[in-house]
Amino acid sequence: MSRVTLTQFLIEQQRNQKMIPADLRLLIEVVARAVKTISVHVGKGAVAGLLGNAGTDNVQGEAQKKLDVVANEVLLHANEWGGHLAAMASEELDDPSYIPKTYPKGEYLLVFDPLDGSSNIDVNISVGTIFSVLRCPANMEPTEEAFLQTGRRQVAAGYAVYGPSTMLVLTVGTGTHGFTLDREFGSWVLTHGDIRIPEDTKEFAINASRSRFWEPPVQRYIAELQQGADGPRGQDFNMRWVASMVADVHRILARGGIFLYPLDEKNRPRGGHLRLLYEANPMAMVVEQAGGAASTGREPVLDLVPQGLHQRVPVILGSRHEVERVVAYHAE
Ligand code: AFP
Repeated sequence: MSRVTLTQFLIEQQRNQKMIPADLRLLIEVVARAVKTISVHVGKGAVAGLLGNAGTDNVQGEAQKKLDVVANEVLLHANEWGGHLAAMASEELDDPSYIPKTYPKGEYLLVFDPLDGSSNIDVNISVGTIFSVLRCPANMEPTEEAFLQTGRRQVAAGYAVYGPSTMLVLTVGTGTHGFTLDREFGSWVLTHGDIRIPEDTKEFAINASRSRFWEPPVQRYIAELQQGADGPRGQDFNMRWVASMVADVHRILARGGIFLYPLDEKNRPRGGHLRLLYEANPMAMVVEQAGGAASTGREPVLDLVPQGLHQRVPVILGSRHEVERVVAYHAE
């Protein structure tokens, strides 16, 4: 059986589709290699002594897990010497990470959440890595300001999910494609070409323990889903919540669904829960490229103009018709 690897897929995008330049292809391959290394660390878990807290806090004031630190280091070191990057920004770092003077610089900016869903590490549940690639604006130093571009300007985005198998889901603006890691051969194999999210769904994902803080449009939407066949929707819905955004989004790409981390009374002072640059934008591009939708409830995520590297926003994404319904409830 002939298998299309990530390298072949990217060369095809570069050569025939003229969608990506060679240095962007290289950048994505380096990220994919780093993700393989992270997958090995995640897979070893307790055997390598990698469970538990690192004893440090990140810029968000959250306790860092040992694997957060390891995954961050792997991505930084893998990407700093290739010559394709101007700078990197990580959810785990206060400021952008600049390319050491000893290495050549390129035109791209790499943004990542090295280990998303890290509260799941110690209980052996799926976690992931999320990444986004921007171009550094011409004549601009790669300081924080250079990263503050709308999600529409992303030239590539994706995530890896470390589950029963490790998968890399990627978009370069020509649809969303999934690659599975063949552990014996060490290669990424295209297993899920041109993923399409069903427009309708019977599944929703939300942290319902926060329901008393939700705004009225979200209260109404979820109440209608919970009323099921006896309510205005006239059908039953099922609920899922992994608490790893990568795993929840991956399920939605595979079989549809809606994911909500909305604005609520508790997270309002911070603007929401999920990080715009590290989580919301890359996932919104992946979802839109798969035919789904991503909104804050008030505007498309990808249209937001970032105000800071670590800005948080509300996120509602997944099956198009359900996201549109939640947006309509907000408009009312
Ligand atoms: P961590 O990476 O800090 O564990 O956060 C995970 C996350 O940002 C996202 O992946 C989940 O969807 C969400 O937070 C889970 O939030 P709850 O703790 O409210 O379930």
